[in-house]
Amino acid sequence: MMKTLYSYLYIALILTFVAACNTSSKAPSAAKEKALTATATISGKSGQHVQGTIVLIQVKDGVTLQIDLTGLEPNSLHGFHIHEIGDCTDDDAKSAGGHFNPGEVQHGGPEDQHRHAGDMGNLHSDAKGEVHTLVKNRMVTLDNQESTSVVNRAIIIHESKDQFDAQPAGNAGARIGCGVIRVNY
Ligand SMILES: [Cu+2]
Ligand SMILES: [Zn+2]
Repeated sequence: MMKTLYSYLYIALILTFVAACNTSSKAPSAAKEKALTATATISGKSGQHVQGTIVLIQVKDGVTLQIDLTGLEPNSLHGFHIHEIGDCTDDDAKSAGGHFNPGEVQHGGPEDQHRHAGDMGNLHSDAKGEVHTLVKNRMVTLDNQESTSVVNRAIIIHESKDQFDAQPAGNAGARIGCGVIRVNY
């Protein structure tokens, strides 16, 4: 009887140590590594039914966007940009203003040296009309102290393909999806 009690106490003691070690080693590093992220919840505009989520993650050399959308036309290209104003209230999303362009340069494609900071090229929908992809934008940040911050701006999905050479905004057609970029706390 006594022997069993001792072995229980012994096990309890070990478990306490293990728990203590875990919390002391994990807690500080978890707090330090917590990435700065934001989310834009996309909803349909201009009578379309696009919806989904774009999670923005601050990385060393820009922002990575994790894009998950449904309700697009299958197998099609859709220009998408960060627009200046975080306001998706208009039915045609015109309330979001023009492309985010802190550098005051011409519109372009994602690989162009000179482009609007908000220009990110085209999204390619699959056979189900969905997009699940990662895109990196090296010209923006989630740091609200910087002039290139995209916090509280809008992401717009367009009806058609962005033709990078077409000025002033790629001629990508109607704004069919819109979401405001909100920081996750
Ligand atoms: Cu746009
Ligand atoms: Zn542009």
